[in-house]
Amino acid sequence: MNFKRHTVTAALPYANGPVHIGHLAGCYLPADIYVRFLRSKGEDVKFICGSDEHGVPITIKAKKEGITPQQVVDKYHKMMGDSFKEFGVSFDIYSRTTSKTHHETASEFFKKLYDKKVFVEEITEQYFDEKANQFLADRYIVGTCPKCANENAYGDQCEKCGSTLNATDLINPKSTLSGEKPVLKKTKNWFLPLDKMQPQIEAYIDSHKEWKSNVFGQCKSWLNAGLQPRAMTRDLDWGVKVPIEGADGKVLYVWFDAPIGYISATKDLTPDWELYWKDKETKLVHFIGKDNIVFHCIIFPAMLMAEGSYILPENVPANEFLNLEGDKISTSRNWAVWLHEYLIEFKDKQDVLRYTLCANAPESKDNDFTWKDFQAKNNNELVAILGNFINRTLVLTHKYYEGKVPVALEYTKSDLLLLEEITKFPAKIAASIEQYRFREALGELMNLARLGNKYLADNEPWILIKTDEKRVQTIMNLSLQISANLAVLMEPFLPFTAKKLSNMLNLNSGLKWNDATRTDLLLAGHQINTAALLFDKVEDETIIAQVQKLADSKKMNEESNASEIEASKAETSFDDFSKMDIRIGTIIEAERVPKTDKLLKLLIDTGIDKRTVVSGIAGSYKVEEIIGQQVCILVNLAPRKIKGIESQGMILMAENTKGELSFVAPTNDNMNNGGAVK
Ligand code: B3M
Ligand code: ZN
Repeated sequence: MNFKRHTVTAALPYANGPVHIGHLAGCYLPADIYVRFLRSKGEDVKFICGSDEHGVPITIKAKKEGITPQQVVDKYHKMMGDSFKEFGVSFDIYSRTTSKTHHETASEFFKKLYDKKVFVEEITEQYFDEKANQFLADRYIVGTCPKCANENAYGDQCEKCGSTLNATDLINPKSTLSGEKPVLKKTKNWFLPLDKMQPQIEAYIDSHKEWKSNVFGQCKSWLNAGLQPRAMTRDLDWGVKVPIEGADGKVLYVWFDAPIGYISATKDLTPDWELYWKDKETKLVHFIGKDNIVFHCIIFPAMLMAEGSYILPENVPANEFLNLEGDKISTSRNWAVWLHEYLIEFKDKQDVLRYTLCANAPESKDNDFTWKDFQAKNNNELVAILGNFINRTLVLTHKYYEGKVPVALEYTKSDLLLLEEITKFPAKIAASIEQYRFREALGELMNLARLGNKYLADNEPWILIKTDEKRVQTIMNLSLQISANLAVLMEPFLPFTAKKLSNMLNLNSGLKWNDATRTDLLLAGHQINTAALLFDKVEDETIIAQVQKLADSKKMNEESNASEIEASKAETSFDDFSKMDIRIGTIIEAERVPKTDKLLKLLIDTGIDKRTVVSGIAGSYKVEEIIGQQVCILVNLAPRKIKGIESQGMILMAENTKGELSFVAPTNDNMNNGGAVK
C-alpha cells in the first residue's frame, strides 16, 4: 500500500539523565536517518519525540538528587533536547509529558476507555512499604524474575529476559525505598483486559510478518504465553491523575500515558494532528529500543484498538542494545559515552559519531562500541575513502580549471558503465532504508565513494594532464558529478558533512533524493567554492584519553561501591552514652608495634595520667608526625591486650569511605589535657 503521509516517532526518553550513545544507536539515529530520507524523497512526514516525565524512574532520581520530580524533569528535558538538536536529530517537535496538552490528552483517552467500559475495575493486593507508607509500583520494587531468575527484575519488567511482569510475580520482592520486604495491601485499580483482547492483537501481529524478526519473534512469544490483564493505574502521586471519581491518590500507569505523549506532541505541533493519527493513508512507525517492544507492539496497539478512532503502528523497528568497550552501558555506573560531553570534546564531529553508530548499529544483535573502532572508522573510512575522494576531486578542479566544472567531452566504455552504476545508487540505498537496514544503506553510500576513488586511481588524471588534457576534462567532470550525488545521498546519514560539501560544490540547495539518479547535477562552467577537508584524522592521544576516562570512571565506581556509607547502629540511650568518659590528651611517644602493618604503641598524656594505648593508625600516620598531636581518648574502657601489650583506652578516629583515618581532635589550641569531651 502506498501511504500519503508518515508519522515517525522515537521513544520518549525518561527525563532522568543525559543522552548517551546507547540511546542514539538504539533509536534516535536510525529514526533521524529514516525521516531525513523521507523528507529528501519529498514525503509528508512528522517526526515526533519528547521527554517521558512521569513514572518511578523520575521520582527515584528526585529522591537521589534531593530535589523535586519537577526539578528533575526540567533539568533533563532541557539537557536532552539541547543535545539532540546539536547532534542533528531533526525532530519536528520535542515535547514533554508534563505539558498541559498531554495531561488533557491522556486524561481524555483514559476517560473514553472508561466510559466504553473497556477497563476491568478490580481490588487486588498490591505491595506496600510500611516504612515508606507507600504502594510499590514498577521500579519501586525489585525481586527475582520468575522466568529467568535475574535477581534484579523490576515490578513491571525484567530487563534481562524482556518479560513484562506484575509486581506480585516477583520472587523475594524487596522495596527499593527501604530495602524491606513489602506487605500486601488491598487497593483498587483499572486493568486493560489484554487476555480478552488476545484474538484481535494476535490478528494484528500476524498481519505484520514483515516486521524485523527480533520484534515479531518477541511478540509471538508473549502471545504464545497468553496475555494477562494489566493495571493501567498506579497508587502514586507523580503522574497524570486518574480522571474519575474515587481515584484519589492514583495516577495513570506511565506506560499508559507515555505513548499517548506521541499524540499530544503532534497536537502541539499541528492543528492537522488528526490526519497524522487517524487517517488510514498515514504510515505510523515507532523507533524504539528492544526493551520497549511489548509496550509498542501489544499494549499501545491494544489501547488504540480499544479507543477505536486511531490507526495502528505499521512498523516498530526496534534495535538491540549497544555495549561500550565490552560492557553493558549503565547510567548509574557512569559507564557510557555521554552525548553532551562528546559534543564538547569532539566539536563539529557529530557526523563521525553518527557514522560510527550507524555502521555498527545493533540492528539484529547486540553490538559493541569501542574507541579504537571509532578511530578506525574515522581514519580508514571517512578520511581515507570519502574525504579523500572529495578532496582530490575538488583540489584538481581548482588546480586545472580555476574551480569551474569542465565539459565532459567523450565517454569511454568504462565511463558509460560507471555512469550507469551511479544512477542505481538512490534506489539501492532507498531499498535498504525502507527495510530499516541502515548499516547496509550506509555501506552502499560508501560504495559510491569507493567507486569514485577507484575511478580516479584507475584513470590517474594527475598524470594524464601532461599528455591528454581533453580526457582529463571528462574524468574530472564525472568525478564532480559523483561528488554532487554523494552530497545528496549522504544527507540523511551525515547531514553536517552534506551541508559542507554542498557549499563547497555551490550546489543548488533544493536538490532531492531522486535528483541523484541524474549525472548532470553540475553543469559545465559552474563555479565551485574553495575546498576544505571534510574530515581529519583522529589521533591516538585522543583515543587513549577517552579510554582512560572510562577506566577512571570504572575505578571511581568500584571504590564507591566498595565503601558504601554504613547504616547507623541501633539506638542507644543518653545514659549509656554518658557512661563513656572521653578526654583530651596529647601523644607524647609513639613507636611501631613490630611485625604488624597498622599498629602503633602510643604514650598519651591524658591529664589524669600517662598511659599506653595501642592504635591501628600506622596506615594513615607516620610516627614522627604525631608526637604532640592532641587527641580524644576514651579513658574508662576496660584495658585489653593487643599483641602482648596492654592497651589502656581508645583514641577516637574518623574514617572516610576510602578507609583513610584522621584524628578527631579539638580545633581550638587552648584545650588542656584532661578536658572532657561531651
Ligand atoms: N521512557 C522507556 C525508555 O526510556 C520509556 C519509553 C517511552 S516511549 C512511549 O526506555
Ligand atoms: Zn527475566
